[in-house]
Amino acid sequence: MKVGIVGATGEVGRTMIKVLEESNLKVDGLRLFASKKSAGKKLKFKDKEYTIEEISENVMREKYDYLLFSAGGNVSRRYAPIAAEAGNVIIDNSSAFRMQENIPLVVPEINGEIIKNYKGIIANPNCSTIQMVLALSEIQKQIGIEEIFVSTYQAVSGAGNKGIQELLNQQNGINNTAHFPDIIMNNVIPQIGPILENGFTEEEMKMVNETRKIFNDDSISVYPTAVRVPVLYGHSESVVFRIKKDIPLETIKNLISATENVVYTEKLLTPLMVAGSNITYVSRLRKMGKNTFLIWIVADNVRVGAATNAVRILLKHLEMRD
Ligand code: 2RA
Repeated sequence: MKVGIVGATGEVGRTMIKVLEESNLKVDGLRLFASKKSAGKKLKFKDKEYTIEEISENVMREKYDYLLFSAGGNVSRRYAPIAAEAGNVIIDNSSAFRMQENIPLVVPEINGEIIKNYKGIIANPNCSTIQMVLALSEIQKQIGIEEIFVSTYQAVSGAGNKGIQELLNQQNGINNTAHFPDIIMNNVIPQIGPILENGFTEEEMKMVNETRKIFNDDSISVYPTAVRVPVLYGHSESVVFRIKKDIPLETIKNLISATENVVYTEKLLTPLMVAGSNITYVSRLRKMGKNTFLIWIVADNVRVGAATNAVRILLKHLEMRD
């Protein structure tokens, strides 16, 4: 299996390598691509060293079984279409193509079937969307969801290596604020990405639009507030959802647990507990009134929210090949 990773030196790219190592996929041709700055550096895969190559249009025209992209929207917009034109299957972690009508936006456990024998660009959803739709997917499928009210508590690793470094620097007394609008140490910042004309942030509108696309249901109303918190790994989400009919609490608990790679627990659930896991964890299920429920969702945003979902898309696509 010839696999290429574009953005191999980034937080998600490096985690993609780890998740591929953990999988049973037989990768006998791995190519690692990054910017000129990183070309020549070496990274290990299954104890073998691989030299990072500078990305170029020529290397994107070669034939791969799968290409995983996580190098930002500009790199994806420039190179993914070239790779797609060469007949490749690309799984892109950027937001560049997610809302394009002809591009599948995939969480394999929910809508993986839509990429059977698909060729071209497959979009990986935003991290905060993935864990939320995974937790709610069986409820949506079996009952139907009318409204979702979500507040996120997003780790700094969502902003990549630079986000992690900024918090660590501040904890060591270096108060740089290059990547967040304010000091993130001992603080919370209710803004991730630019604030749009409608008053919502780009991050919040991703949760609205991507949820509807993944569930293939434009009737769902999503009311998001996305917040950055001084946590290294692990996005947490407080979610209130209203469903189409009255259902007992126990049934909702069973539906949450019915989704592969989702675990419901009555135990305390924190980001520190889930960092490094590929599972989406749900706890604090409560019921208020007839059709309204509240939950707490936590997942490793770099794994569940990016690298693991991307590799799961690859494995699902491979599994369904005729
Ligand atoms: C963030 N979801 O957390 C965005 C991009 N990974 O910064």
